[in-house]
Amino acid sequence: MLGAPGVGKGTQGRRLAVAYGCALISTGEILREAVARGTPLGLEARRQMDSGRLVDDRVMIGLVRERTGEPDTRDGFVLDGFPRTVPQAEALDAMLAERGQRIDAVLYLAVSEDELVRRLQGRRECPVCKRAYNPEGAPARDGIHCDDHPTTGLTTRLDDGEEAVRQRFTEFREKTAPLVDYYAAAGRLRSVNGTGTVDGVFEALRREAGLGSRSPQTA
Ligand code: G5P
Ligand code: MG
Repeated sequence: MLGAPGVGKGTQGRRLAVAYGCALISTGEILREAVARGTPLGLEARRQMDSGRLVDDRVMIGLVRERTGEPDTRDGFVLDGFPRTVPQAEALDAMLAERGQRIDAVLYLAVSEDELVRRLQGRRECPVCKRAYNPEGAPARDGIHCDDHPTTGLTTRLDDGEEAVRQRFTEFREKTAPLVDYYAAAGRLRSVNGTGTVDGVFEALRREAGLGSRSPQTA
């Protein structure tokens, strides 16, 4: 999943992983968990994340190499938030080639920046399952608790403050947007308009995913 902050990588990536019965690997989630647990990775990543800057390529490549080697990835995986730089994309190609694997599709979601800012301002997350909600397009049933964890109150993300959001957009434009050309040149890019309802965007992604003989389980 490729796209700017707030475009729906996590929301849609999670649905694709469920539908195709494969693992979801969200590098942002892995880092936030490491920060919450105070692990060496978390201590190293915290300052960059809170200020909206990308974490070092070396750290991220090592993390993804390890995670993609775990048994639950055997039948494939959805990557949310990786790669984010050209060196990360090159490292991913190399590590998959070593294992005889390849990327089926790079799903690029595009949404206007005004809409993204509104989404990030309104985003609330379940601290248990990390599902994202939004009063405008993806409201929780009662507005304050997770639908799937009815006693758990929704929280905001530290890096959704105004200054960190501005920095995240700058990082996206400078370091991640070049991946659109990188994957288009390799013929692997599938662009999808990310504006609309969560269900509508999901259907468009499924159509574009071109996942060959894989059969979706549920939608
Ligand atoms: P993250 O965690 O990868 P970002 O900034 O790339 O953070 P973010 O904010 O997690 O991306 P998202 O996952 O694209 O956004 O969007 P989302 O949470 O699913 O949805 C956003 C809002 O829109 C929600 O309120 C949701 O309900 C709503 N929404 C979603 N889909 C739809 C839709 O289809 N329609 C409508 N109407 N609404 C929708 O990375 C965080 C930090 O970790 C580090 C960096 O420091 C980064 O800043 N990091 C890395 N650093 C270096 N390299 C990497 N590879 C790194 N990965 C993470
Ligand atoms: Mg996300």
